[in-house]
Amino acid sequence: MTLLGQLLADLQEEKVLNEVRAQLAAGKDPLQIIEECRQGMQLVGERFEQKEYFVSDLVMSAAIFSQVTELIAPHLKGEAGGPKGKVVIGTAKGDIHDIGKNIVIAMLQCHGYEVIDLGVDVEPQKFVDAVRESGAGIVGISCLLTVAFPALKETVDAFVEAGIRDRVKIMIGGAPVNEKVKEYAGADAVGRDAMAAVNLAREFLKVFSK
Ligand code: B12
Repeated sequence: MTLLGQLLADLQEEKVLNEVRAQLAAGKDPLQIIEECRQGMQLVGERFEQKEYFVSDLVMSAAIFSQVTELIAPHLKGEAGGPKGKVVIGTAKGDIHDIGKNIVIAMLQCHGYEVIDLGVDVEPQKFVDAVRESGAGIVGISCLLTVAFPALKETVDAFVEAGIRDRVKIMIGGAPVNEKVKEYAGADAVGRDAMAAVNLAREFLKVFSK
């Protein structure tokens, strides 16, 4: 664990923010800073599981991470060029975690994608409606809770039932989401971080333009 990750896991708000400012000033890759903070958040989660931390500590960690995101946002670099495509994104039904989703959105936007953010605890039908309204070809679903895995599948199924499954590519992500979950849900791809989301979106667009 890096110093930054450790400071975040220890909920040292001021020290985390000062360290992030210093690392940005020193020219460190903002995505690396996010990754180190994400590892710190994982440790927060483990401490919560071991009952060393309570929900209030999760809330505190989220508040610190949000400030880190604000510091980092202006430093995220994208690609030149006009709009690349539309992405509908939201957190799965039953799940209110949105920090990772918001980082994914920031990265997609600075790479030229138009993002329709449906927020958290999103009903499957809402994803379908948003795709129909916007004409987006890419859907992203964030999921941090294992109990919300069925909601991922329900969301993919909603596209099948609406008869438009072949018009969209669906990527999923979030700490507990892996290839197995992707297979279970019937999604097209799983991405481990925000840059993976950008790369997947790029691949999806290539498929559409064939
Ligand atoms: C902060 C936090 C909270 C905050 C969230 C605040 C917010 N605005 O999001 C609050 C306090 C609200 C919260 C609540 C709860 N939480 Co919580 N939480 C966390 C914690 C510590 C960090 C999550 C986080 O923000 N990580 C940092 C971000 C940057 O990482 P990330 O989300 O993984 O996102 C990255 C990638 O995964 C990827 N990604 C994310 N989404 C997507 C989408 C796509 C399409 C792609 C391609 C990529 C991608 O890119 C991101 C950037 O790298 C995790 C621990 C953990 N291991 O994650 C627990 C954790 C997720 N929570 C947990 C639990 C149990 C809960 C509660 C049930 C607690 C309770 N008893 O009330 C509630 C659930 C409420 C609900 N209905 O959703 C458990 C879940 C366990 C499980 N088996 O499901 C965890 C794992 C903690 C633990 N180890 O026990 N939580």
